[in-house]
Amino acid sequence: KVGKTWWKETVVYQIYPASFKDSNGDGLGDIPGIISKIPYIASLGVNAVWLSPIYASPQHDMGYDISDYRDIHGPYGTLDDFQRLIDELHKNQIKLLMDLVVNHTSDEHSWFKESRSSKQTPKRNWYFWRDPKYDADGNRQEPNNWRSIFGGSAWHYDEATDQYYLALFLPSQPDLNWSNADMRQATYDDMRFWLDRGVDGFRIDSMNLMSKHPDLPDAKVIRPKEKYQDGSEFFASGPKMHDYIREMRTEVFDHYDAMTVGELGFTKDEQSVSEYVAKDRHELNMVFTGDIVDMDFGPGGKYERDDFHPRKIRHITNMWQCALPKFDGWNSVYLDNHDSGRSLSRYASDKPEHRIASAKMLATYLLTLAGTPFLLAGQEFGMANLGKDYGAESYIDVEAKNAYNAILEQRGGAESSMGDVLREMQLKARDHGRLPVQWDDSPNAGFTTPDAKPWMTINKDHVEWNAANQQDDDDSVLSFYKHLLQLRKDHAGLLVYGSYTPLKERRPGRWSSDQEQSISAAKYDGYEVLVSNGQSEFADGSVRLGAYGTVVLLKQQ
Ligand code: ISL
Repeated sequence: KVGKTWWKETVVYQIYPASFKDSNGDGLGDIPGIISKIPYIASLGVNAVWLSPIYASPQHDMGYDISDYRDIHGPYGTLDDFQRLIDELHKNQIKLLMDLVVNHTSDEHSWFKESRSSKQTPKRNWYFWRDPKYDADGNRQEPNNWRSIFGGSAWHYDEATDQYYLALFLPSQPDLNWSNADMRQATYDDMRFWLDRGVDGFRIDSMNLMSKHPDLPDAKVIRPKEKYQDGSEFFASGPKMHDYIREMRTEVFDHYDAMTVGELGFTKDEQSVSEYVAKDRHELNMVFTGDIVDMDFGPGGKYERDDFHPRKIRHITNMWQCALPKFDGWNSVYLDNHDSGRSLSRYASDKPEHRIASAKMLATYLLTLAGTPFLLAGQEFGMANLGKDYGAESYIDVEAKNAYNAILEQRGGAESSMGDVLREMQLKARDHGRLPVQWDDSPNAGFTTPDAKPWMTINKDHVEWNAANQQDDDDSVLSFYKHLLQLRKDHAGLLVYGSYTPLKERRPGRWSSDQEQSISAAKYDGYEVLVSNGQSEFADGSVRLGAYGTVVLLKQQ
């Protein structure tokens, strides 16, 4: 019943260019480095690569701040290198998705430079400029009380024209004003530039932030002690959002066989999400909802404690797996990306005694659900977070640093009071998802030359955990991933196009993944084991699962 297309049968491998493979010993990954690893990527059995941004950028947010949409960041290579990358991937039947970051640009983009230059320039309105407000004492105030996603006000004062501009992420990432038709057309031209070079689609960054409430109203004051508040009610999934997507489709995507996956922060309810992906709406092929990466956030935010419980994964999974097919929509499935800690350390266990089983359990989850799976480079051989012996100084990403400093300030500057925050960083900071890929056990892990200075910490566990030493081991995590990727192809009718029905949730009480479980039911008579991670036994119609055990049973025909 489900219509077949290539992007449904695809498994996407996410490459974070700075951290994948350095070809020239400058300590930073680059495009020639990626090209040199194409045989490895092809050997996994994935059919697409999603490349995090490689465009020209001052790198205040690792390339999510673009200063020229039609050029490559110098240290990553040239446009020729990029063309070689596309061609080599295509020769190996691997598609290439780029990261399309068009909710905002860098403040070094020529559009913004022109926009900020005067109130009269035609590009003024390509961004959000507003007059200051003044309080009773005549002090200048921001136009509204929105908090930036990276902390502080979302508004920044520009003396030249005595107005503020809006930036929902860093001050150097001003938001584009999508209500401006000229700006939209210029962006569509930039998209065509890449599609014409053979790019197969886009992961669209912060997609649902592109339409804001036209009045930019003040956010409700939820945390009275704080000056700036969460304005997402007014800046996520705004009233014109779907008009923009439909226009983008008719102007751009429909002219290519391009795959689209939109990143939806903040939008999590079934009805709103379905409006992006329901088949009859002709908008996006699929979306990422944030609830999988947010599920262990505390009430006050990411770096606050939450009692993570596996029940949450079950709930979120059951919800989306059941919801989208009702609208003929297609799911994306992921556990890891460059914005979070590694799922292995966060939701399962990287303890030596559990690490292999945990990684294989998560692999089974990722590759047997309905939808297009996305895996982050390194996940396929069980890369983990930085361990507890790495202190706060090892974390260099702006998100964790800003959050850490803001909490430190609230606590009066006492470093000794920050242990709880550091623990959350050890689980969730974006740095973990950006660790250089551990190719082998040599100094610098084969990511860069042994005497180079890598741009970020290389996890010392690479001595044991690396791609090379799993390559020829049939029981390794890497071999398990390859096996599952092959199974998806062999059983596409079931594993790609099958439908999902949750079994009755039998244990509402508390349980934890390192306890043994047994599920006995006559109804599993006549089944056989299709996949097991070595922590399961199946006999006489009943299953026993050891710690982090997983099993896939196939009904005998
Ligand atoms: O605030 C969120 C939703 O609760 C975030 O998940 C938000 O959607 C996310 O931070 C957006 O991330 C993307 O855009 C950022 C960039 O720093 C991230 O790396 C990128 O994935 C700004 O471009």
